[in-house]
Amino acid sequence: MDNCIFCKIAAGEIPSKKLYEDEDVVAFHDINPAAPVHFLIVPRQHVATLSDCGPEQAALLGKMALLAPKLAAEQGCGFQVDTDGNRSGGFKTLFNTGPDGGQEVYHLHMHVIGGPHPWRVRF
Ligand code: DGP
Repeated sequence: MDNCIFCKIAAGEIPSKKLYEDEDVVAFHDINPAAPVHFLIVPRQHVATLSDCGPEQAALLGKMALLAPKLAAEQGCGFQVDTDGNRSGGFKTLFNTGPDGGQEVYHLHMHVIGGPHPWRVRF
């Protein structure tokens, strides 16, 4: 879509610090991180918001959700349970939707936010 910054990043027309890409999605570090780890998972297909998604986006949304823990682990904030059942690490996933949801860029994206606490809570 013309004039969409995330379409341009996905197409490589605007630089970004990419950590993953395939035929359906790209993931890149947020330009204004809210925590030590903060990246975005973005579909190549232009869909404005989560509210614009329908059944045809179900597989894409599933792919984005399954990618989050894998990439979070690669970025050092994966969720772990040790042999005694102690939990550590972990991350937050977030879709901002619409003005009241704090959405600034109208191309669907999942925030993945983590790193050792304390970190600034912006959401
Ligand atoms: P949201 O409020 O959910 O629409 O958040 C959009 C996020 O996108 C915000 O945290 C900042 C990030 N962002 C905006 N423009 C750029 C850009 O040009 N490059 C990168 N890497 N991130 C961007």
